[in-house]
Parts: sequence; structure tokens; C-alpha cells
Amino acid sequence: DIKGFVFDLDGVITDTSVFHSQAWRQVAEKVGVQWDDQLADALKGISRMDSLNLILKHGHRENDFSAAEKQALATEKNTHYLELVDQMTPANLLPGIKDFLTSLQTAGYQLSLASASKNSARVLAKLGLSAVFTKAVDPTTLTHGKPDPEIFRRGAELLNLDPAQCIGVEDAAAGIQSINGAGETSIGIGDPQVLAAADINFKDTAELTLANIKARMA
Ligand code: B16
Ligand code: MG
Repeated sequence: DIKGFVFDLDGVITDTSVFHSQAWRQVAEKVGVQWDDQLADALKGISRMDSLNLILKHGHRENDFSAAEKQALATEKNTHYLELVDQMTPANLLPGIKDFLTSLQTAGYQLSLASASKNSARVLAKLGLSAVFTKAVDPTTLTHGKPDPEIFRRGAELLNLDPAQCIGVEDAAAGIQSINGAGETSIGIGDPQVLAAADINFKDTAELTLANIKARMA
């Protein structure tokens, strides 16, 4: 029986994936790396430094920067990203999310957060969700990021649940792989081709309801 939900943040609860893309795109173009949608998708769920490395590799520039230069580029991205985050309000919740979270709490499900972002506490505060997600995996304590199962396994541990008792919700292919590897049921939000490995797929968050989930699990 399902007793808990482990949530990704960026791209599932809120539209910050757009802000991440906007901030990375500026850095990519500054170092002469061409931006495209596939690159934007590949960065979802990936840590900050792994994202930068992927961007540089995409433009065959992986050997052109020192560690200090890379750190400066990552910091520049984050500064820009946080400017965008600081303008957020609860209006930036994706469609249906507030009602879905309320319905889960009312039905007695436990909730935790499995976000790769070091900024998740700040984002949750902006969205008015700090009290909803009191249990969040600290990404700085992880040995491996998504697609490794570690982060979603830890999300279940925080709830004292077995992974088989949890549903993981993700918008990124790397995240679905992490959920599946952890042994949880995976829900993918977005393009079913990108998220083909998900147990259940919804094209957007408005479809994310307990009734729809139960219908798909039956
Ligand atoms: P930060 P998620 C991920 O969050 C984002 O999808 C990814 O694009 C970002 O690079 C990563 O967080 C790290 O974020 O730079 O804020 O530490 O989707 O796992 O909630
Ligand atoms: Mg995400």
C-alpha cells in the first residue's frame, strides 16, 4: 500500500525549471555554447556543477576552463537564478499542485522532498510550502546525484517507509531513473517520450490527482 509521496521540486511543484534554463542559457551563450531544447532537458535534475560540465561538453569546451573559472561561471548562474527566485510568489505553483498537496495531507499520506537543488528551502519559502515539506533530503550529503537512486531512497527513509510504499514524482528523465532504481512507483510529468521509463505519465500537473493516480495503478 502506498503511504508516502516523494516529490521533486523544480518542474513539478513550481516552474523554476524555466528560470534554471534562462540563467544557464546566458552562461552558455557567454562561453560560446549554442543552446537548444535537448540541452535544456538534459540539465533537469542534474546538480549545478554537473550541469555546467554538460553545457561545456555540449559545446566541446570541456577542457577550456580551470576549476576556478568553472566555479565563477556556476556562481554567476546561481546569482542570476536567485534574482529570478526572489520574485516568486505562491502564484508560481504549477496548476493543481496546491490542491493535490492538500488532498494528500487530508488523506494522511506522508510527504518528503527529493530535490537536487541547494536552493530548495528558499524556493519553498517563496511558495508558502515550508510547513508542508518539513522533510527534505539535503543534496549536499549525497554521494551521487540523479539518476542514481540515492536521493529517492533517502526521501523514503525520511518518512520511515519502505520504497515500495512510496510514489516518486518527477519531470526529468534522470529523476525517473532515480525513482525506479530506488524501487518506488514513478510518476513522470511532461513529454511521455522523454519520460518513457515512468510507471505512470501525466502531461502536466493539472492531471495530478489522487483519483487519476488510483485509476492508473488499478
Ligand atoms: P541548484 P530538482 C534541480 O532541481 C534542477 O532540476 C536542476 O536543473 C538544477 O541544476 C539542480 O536542481 C541544482 O539546483 O543550482 O539550485 O542547487 O529538479 O531536483 O528539484
Ligand atoms: Mg525537476
